[in-house]
Amino acid sequence: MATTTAQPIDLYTWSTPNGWKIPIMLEECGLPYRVVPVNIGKGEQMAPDFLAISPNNKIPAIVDPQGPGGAPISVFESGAILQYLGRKTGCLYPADERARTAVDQWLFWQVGGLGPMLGQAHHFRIYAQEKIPYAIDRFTEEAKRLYGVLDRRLADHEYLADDYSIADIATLTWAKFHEKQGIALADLPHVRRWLDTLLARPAVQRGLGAI
Ligand SMILES: N[C@@H](CCC(=O)N[C@@H](CS)C(=O)NCC(=O)O)C(=O)O
Repeated sequence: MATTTAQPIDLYTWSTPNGWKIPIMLEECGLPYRVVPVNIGKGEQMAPDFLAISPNNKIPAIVDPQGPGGAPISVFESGAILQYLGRKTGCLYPADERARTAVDQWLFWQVGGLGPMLGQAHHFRIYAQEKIPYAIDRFTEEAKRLYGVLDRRLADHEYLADDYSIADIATLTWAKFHEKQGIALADLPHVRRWLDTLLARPAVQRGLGAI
């Protein structure tokens, strides 16, 4: 009887919070992959070959040679990639509608709110050559508010949704860098507990080391 060997997924990524989400997911789900580094510091995200799979010129993106119907598929946007891999494997993305909706709302909270705001806080606090107090204050205050939302959720939930899921993966790679966003975890004990638990997972450590 013929056997199908899983072909590796090509992972286009770089060492950033969005970039680490996908190797963590691939490690958690035991999917074979190979990393194609896209050095965004050198502008490699603008290369025509990369734009063909990631038209918004951002990492991460994947090409799965064994997509739906057995044909290759490319996927960009970290949230869409996490959902795709979760549907493909049944791993960390429950099929039950109520449980899936719980995951989706926290995943969208991360990709639409937490990530962009923490990215701006990081940018204006650390990278911007001109230090603009209004921007630093605005995005640091918004970061504090969002971490408060996270801490309240985790006060009575072990994970963001019902169980460990793609929503936790999406959020942990940002929370790992809380200090650069102007956030101390001393007053956020539930975030601290959750983050320490996730960072201790071997698959998370392998994913963080993949790029
Ligand atoms: N919404 C996108 C954001 C991705 C994103 O911002 N990627 C950054 C690195 S963390 C990037 O590729 N920046 C390169 C650029 O803006 O040119 C996602 O979640 O995948």
